[in-house]
Amino acid sequence: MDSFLFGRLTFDDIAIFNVFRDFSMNELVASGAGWLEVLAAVGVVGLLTYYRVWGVFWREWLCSQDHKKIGIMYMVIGFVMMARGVAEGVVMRAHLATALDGGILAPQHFAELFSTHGTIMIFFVAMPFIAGFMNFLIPLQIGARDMAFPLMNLISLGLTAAGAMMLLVSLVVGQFETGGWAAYPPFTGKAFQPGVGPDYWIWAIVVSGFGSMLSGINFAVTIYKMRAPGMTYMRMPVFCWTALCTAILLTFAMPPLTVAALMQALDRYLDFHFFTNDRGGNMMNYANLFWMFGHPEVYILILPAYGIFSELTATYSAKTLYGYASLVLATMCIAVMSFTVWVHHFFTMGNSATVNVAFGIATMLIAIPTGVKMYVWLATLWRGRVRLTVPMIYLGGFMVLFVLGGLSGIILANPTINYQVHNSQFIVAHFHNVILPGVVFAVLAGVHMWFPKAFGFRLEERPAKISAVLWIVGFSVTFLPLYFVGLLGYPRRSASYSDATFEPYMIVTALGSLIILAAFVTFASVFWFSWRNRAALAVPLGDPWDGRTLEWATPAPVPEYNFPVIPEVASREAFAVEKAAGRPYVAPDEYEDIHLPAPSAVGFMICVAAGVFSFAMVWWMWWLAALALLAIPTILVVRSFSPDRHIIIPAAQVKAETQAWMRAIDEARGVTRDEELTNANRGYARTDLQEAA
Ligand code: HEM
Ligand SMILES: [Cu+2]
Repeated sequence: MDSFLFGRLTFDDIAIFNVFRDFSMNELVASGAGWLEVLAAVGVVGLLTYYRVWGVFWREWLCSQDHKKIGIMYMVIGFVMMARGVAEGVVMRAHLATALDGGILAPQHFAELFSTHGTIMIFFVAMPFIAGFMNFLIPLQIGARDMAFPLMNLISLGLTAAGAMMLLVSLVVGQFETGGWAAYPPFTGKAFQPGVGPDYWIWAIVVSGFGSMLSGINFAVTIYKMRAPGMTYMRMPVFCWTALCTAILLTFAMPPLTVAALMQALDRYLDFHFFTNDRGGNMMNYANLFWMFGHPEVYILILPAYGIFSELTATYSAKTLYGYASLVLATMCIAVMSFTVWVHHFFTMGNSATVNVAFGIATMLIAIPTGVKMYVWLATLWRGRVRLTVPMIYLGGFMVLFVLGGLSGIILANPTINYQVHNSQFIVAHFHNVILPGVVFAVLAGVHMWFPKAFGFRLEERPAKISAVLWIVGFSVTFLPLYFVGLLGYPRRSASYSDATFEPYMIVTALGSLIILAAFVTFASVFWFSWRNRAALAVPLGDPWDGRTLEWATPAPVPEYNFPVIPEVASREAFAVEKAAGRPYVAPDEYEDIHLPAPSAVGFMICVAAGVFSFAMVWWMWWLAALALLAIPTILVVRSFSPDRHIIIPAAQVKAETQAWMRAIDEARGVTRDEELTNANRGYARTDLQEAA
C-alpha cells in the first residue's frame, strides 16, 4: 500500500542495493554504475569543501546571470552527462559483443540502457552543448552586454539541470523506462509499464523542454533586439544566423514534445486514453506529435554545429567566408523545411503510399541546402592560409564522414528502401553518423577554438590532436560496420541474436567503442594538462587565432561587461576588416558606469523546486509535488516585488582595465600564423596583411 509520506517509494526501490539482493554480472554493472554516481557526487562535495570554494561557487557561478558563465555551466552539464552516456554506449556494445544467444546483461537492463543513453545524449548532452555555445557566443558576437532576459536565462539553465538530475537519480532510485528515447506509448503506457520508468522520462522531458523553449525565445529576442549599432542582419556572423534559426526551431518545436509528454502523463496518471489502443485512443497521435518535435530537433542540434564549422573554416584558413549569403539562405531553408518531413520517422506505420512519397521527397530536398554548405566550406578553404590545428582536424573528419551520413539519410528517405532497413542497425549507423561527426565534432572543435576566450589560456595541442584522431577512428570502427549489420537484418534495440554471422561485426564495433572511450578520456585529460601549463599557454590579449568576429576584439577571459563601450559595426566580419585597415582596438574617448544584473538565487531555487516536483510526481508523493509546484510561482512573485537589483561597474574601473589591456597590446609583438601554436602566442595575432607588408 502506498504511504502518504513516501507515496509508492519503498526501501526496495533503492536500486544500488540490488547487488546485495541478487549477486550477478547484470546487477554488478547496474548497481556498480549507481555506486560510481554516488561516489562522484560525494567526491565533488568533498572537493568543494576541501578547497573551501562553496562561497565562490554559489555567488560567482550558481547565482551568476552572466551569459558567459551560464554558457560554461551548460557545457559542464553536457560533459558530465556525456561521461555517463559514453560509458553506457561502451557497456551496451560489450553486451552485444557477447549477445550471441545471451549476453552479460539482462534484456530489461539492456533496454533501460539504450533508453537512458538515447535520452541523455540527445536532451542532456547535445542540447546543453548547443545551448552553451549559443549563450556564450551570441551576445559577444552581436556586440551586446548580455542576453535579453538574463534571469530567464538562469531559470532555463536550472530547468535543464533539474531534468538531467532526474536521469541521474533514476540510476540510484527506481528504474528507467525501456521504450527508447522517444518513449512510444502504448509500450510506455500504464498497462505495459506500470513502474516509475516512463514517469522519470516524462518529467525530465517536460521540465527541461520547458527550459529549452524559454531559451529559444531568449536567444531569438536577443538577436532581434540587442545587436550593436550598425550590425544589420546581413552583417551578423554566420554562427548568429544559425543560432537565430535554431532559436526559432526551439520556440516552435519544443511545445509539441512537452504537450505529448504531458498527454502521456494524463494517460498514465489519470487514465486518459490519448495514446492507448482502446476507448478511442490512438498511438499515432503520439508519433505525430513526437516527431513534429523530433525532426526539427536534429536541426536544432546541427544548425549551430554548421555555424561553428563556418566560423572555424574562415578563421583557420584566414579567409573571408565564401558565399555568406548562400549560407544564410541555406540555413533558413533548412530551418523551414525541417518542419515538413517528420513522417519519414514512421513510413512503415501504415500511411498511404502518396503520403509516404510526399514526405520522402520533402526529406530528400533538404540535401540541397546542406550540399550548398559543403561547397561553401570547401570554397572557403580553397587557397586559404590553412593550418592543421585541432579544430581543422575535426573539420576534416566531419566533411568526409558527415557526407556519408547524409547519403545514408537519402537512402532512408526513400520509402521503399526504408521498409527494408527500418528499425535495423542501419538506422543506428545513420543517426550516429550524423550526430557524432556533425554535432559532437563541432562541439569539440568549438571548445578548442573558444576555450581561450572563456578562460584566458589555450588548450594543449598535442593531446587534443590525439583525441581528435581517436574520435574519428573510433567513430568509424564503431559505427560504419553497423550499416552492414543492418543490411544483414539485425534489428536495433535487440538484446540478443541467434545468427553467428553478426558476431564478428559486434566484436569489431565493441572494440571501436573502446577507442571512443579513449578519445573521451584523452579529451578530458586535455583540460588537466592545459590547466597545469596555463601560465605558458595564456593569451590575455584575446585574439590568439587571428579571429574575424567581434568576440575576438575583447581580452581573454572576457570582462564581465564584455565591451567597455558598445562597439559600432560597419561591416561583416567586423574585427577582421578593422585589422586589415590597421585600426582595431581603438580606446573609447569616454567611459560610463556599466549596469549589470546582480547575482540571483532564483534560478537555483527554481531548479530545486522543479527537481523536487519531478521526483515527487514520479513517486506519487502528492503533498510534496503540490508544495514544489506552488513554490515556483511563489518564488517568481516574491522576486517580482524585490527592487530591481543591479551591480554597477564604475567607469573608472572600466577605464583602468581597458587602458591596461591597450598598453599590453601596444607592447606586444604580434605573432604570425606559423607561431600561433607556440608559447609566443599571447593572444595578439598579426594578420596576413601585416605579414605581407
Ligand atoms: C560515444 C559512443 C557511442 C556509442 C558506443 C553508442 C552506442 C549506442 C548503442 C549500442 C545504441 C543502441 C542501439 C540498439 O538499440 O541496438 C545507441 C543508441 C542511441 N544512441 Fe548512441 N552511442 C554513442 C554515442 C552517441 C551520441 C554522441 C549520441 C547523441 C548525441 C547518441 C545517441 C543515441 C540515440 C538517440 C540512440 C537511440 C536510443 C533508442 O534506441 O531510443 N549516441 N547508441
Ligand atoms: Cu527526421
